[in-house]
Amino acid sequence: MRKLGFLGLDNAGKTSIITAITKRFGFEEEVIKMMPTRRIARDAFKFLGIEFIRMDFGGQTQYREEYLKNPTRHLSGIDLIYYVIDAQDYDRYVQTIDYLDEILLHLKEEQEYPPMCILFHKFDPEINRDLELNQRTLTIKQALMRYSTDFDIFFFETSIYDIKSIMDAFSSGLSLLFEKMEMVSQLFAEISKNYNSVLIALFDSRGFTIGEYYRPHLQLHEKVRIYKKYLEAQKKILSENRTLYEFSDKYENGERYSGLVEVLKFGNLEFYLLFVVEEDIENLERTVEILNKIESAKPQMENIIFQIIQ
Ligand SMILES: Nc1nc2c(ncn2[C@@H]2O[C@H](COP(=O)(O)OP(=O)(O)OP(=O)(O)O)[C@@H](O)[C@H]2O)c(=O)[nH]1
Ligand SMILES: [Mg+2]
Repeated sequence: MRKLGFLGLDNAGKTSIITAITKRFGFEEEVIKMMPTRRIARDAFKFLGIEFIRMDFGGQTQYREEYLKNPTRHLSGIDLIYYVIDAQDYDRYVQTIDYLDEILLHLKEEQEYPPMCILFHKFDPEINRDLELNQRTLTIKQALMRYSTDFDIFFFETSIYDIKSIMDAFSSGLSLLFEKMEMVSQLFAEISKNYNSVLIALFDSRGFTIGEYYRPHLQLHEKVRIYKKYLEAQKKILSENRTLYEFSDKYENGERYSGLVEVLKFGNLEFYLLFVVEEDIENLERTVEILNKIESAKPQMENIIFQIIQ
């Protein structure tokens, strides 16, 4: 069993993030009405055959004081920390760094060094290019680098209005706990050379990314569009009890792409393979051919997955 801790000040968005990860679609209303978390809310899930306990540490002052008064009881034994910062709340930057300081101080005393994913959250799509926001978060990142001698620190920008940003941050964190997981992305990069693919990704049934390859220069809005398409495909697969779903779509600029989502089963675990290629309008048969060829890469994929599953 592994423990994940979500920490940060009150109102940072921890519970919203967990809700978004759990639901992936249709969570917006629930998140707007969110109440502050009391003490620590726990839930469990399985990933790659391992049991995880997710701990959502309510961030209101009285709870923070309680954790820090008895840190061994509350903060020890966590395998991975997601520290959530409300990136829009400049007035509380100092406060949130102070809290993180105290948490890390305790961990150091205990000689525990879990990897840290620091989420600059509420980095909403309509403001994510804002100069002040970017400058201010950069300053914090620089300040936080002082911890990197002791801890492995990873930064992410997330928003519940960009579900992909949340799933990416969460999955990247999990991947730190599975040594061989990066082999999947490496394999996909290899495969993509042969097939001129736009994207190859493998997700578990809850949408956590096991491995992923994107063509370099693929634009963010194109990624987001493909990911939405993927979510729709997964919904269809579930509701219609299918194992394969093929689709064809175009970007805003009119260029077309084709893709497939295929369910792969390993024992009682289910995975979803997403494979996307550019459409060759002149020669649609060629597109179909490429999509068929991904089949031949499956044994290698299966081999790696068996190594990762513990
Ligand atoms: N703009 C924006 N608002 C968000 C985002 N995520 C969460 N919120 C809002 O932030 C508020 C607080 O979210 P919570 O998830 O309850 O915060 P929390 O960190 O769990 O707070 P505590 O439980 O008190 O520690 C809610 O009103 C959410 O709607 C986001 O990505 N962007
Ligand atoms: Mg909460």
